[in-house]
Amino acid sequence: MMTKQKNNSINNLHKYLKYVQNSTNSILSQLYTNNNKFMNAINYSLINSGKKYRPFLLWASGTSLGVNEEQCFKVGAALEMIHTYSLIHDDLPSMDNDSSRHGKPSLHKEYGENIAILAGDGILTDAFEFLSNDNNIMTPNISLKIINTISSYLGSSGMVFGQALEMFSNSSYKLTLEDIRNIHYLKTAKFMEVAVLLGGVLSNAPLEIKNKLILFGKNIGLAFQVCDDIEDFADDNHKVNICNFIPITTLKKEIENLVEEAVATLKTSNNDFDKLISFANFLKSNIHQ
Ligand code: GRG
Repeated sequence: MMTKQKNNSINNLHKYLKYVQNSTNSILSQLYTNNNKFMNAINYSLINSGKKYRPFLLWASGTSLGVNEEQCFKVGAALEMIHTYSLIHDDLPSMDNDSSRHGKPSLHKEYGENIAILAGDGILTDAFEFLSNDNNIMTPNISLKIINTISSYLGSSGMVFGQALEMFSNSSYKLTLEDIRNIHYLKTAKFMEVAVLLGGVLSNAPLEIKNKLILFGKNIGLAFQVCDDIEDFADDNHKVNICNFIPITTLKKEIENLVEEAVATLKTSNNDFDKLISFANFLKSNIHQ
């Protein structure tokens, strides 16, 4: 049974999530204002859709460490652009071949495969322009560190590599459990890790704090992907899914352990990371529904 205190913190979390979603959508909609077919395609996937969890994680981490919100929202919006490109490309026929996303046709179904590829390429590239532009609210040194950190987590030895490993699964090579664990880490957990870590980079936090943020991000990222696999398994058990290897009851216990470890990591810090802790507990609460 959920305690009243936990219920309150999850209610507050929903308010915070709404606040970050609105702030992020407002920044993103100012970036893509031209009224042409390509901008419409970008807006279709980027704005007013998606839960904006990564901008939330960055904001929660950064504001707990004294970073001003404007900076958190700017970097969070760039993360959302990169996240959205990954979803658009993941949905393509040559990747996961998904015909819907966010309760509507996926971008290639609505605008064609060529435009979907280009929209993904465009917003990925724009994210780095946005992070490095002249009217920057961050010092050049911090901007450079942010860009370097994001690229090292999400490029060809991070998120993109995770996706490539998944693509190696075919009729002659079946992924092992170890492969799947690795894919979960690279494809999903690294993104959560970097979102949480960037609050530490923006605040120039000591290494000890950054390491705690990294460990927290990794554990909630792994828990998030296992939750996602459990949810997907009900719809389609043919895709790459950890539920084909481990019983769901065992996986639910694993999610609880990952969240507990994540929370314990931040509780040993002198900073007040309550918003991140509420997010972790919210992930755990989903498995009991
Ligand atoms: C570079 C093509 C390419 C892919 C990278 C991130 C990724 C790999 C693929 C996206 C598909 C996927 C199932 C990723 C696993 C992580 C995950 C569950 C993403 C969805 O995140 P949410 O639920 O997304 O936060 P919303 O829709 O809310 O934005």
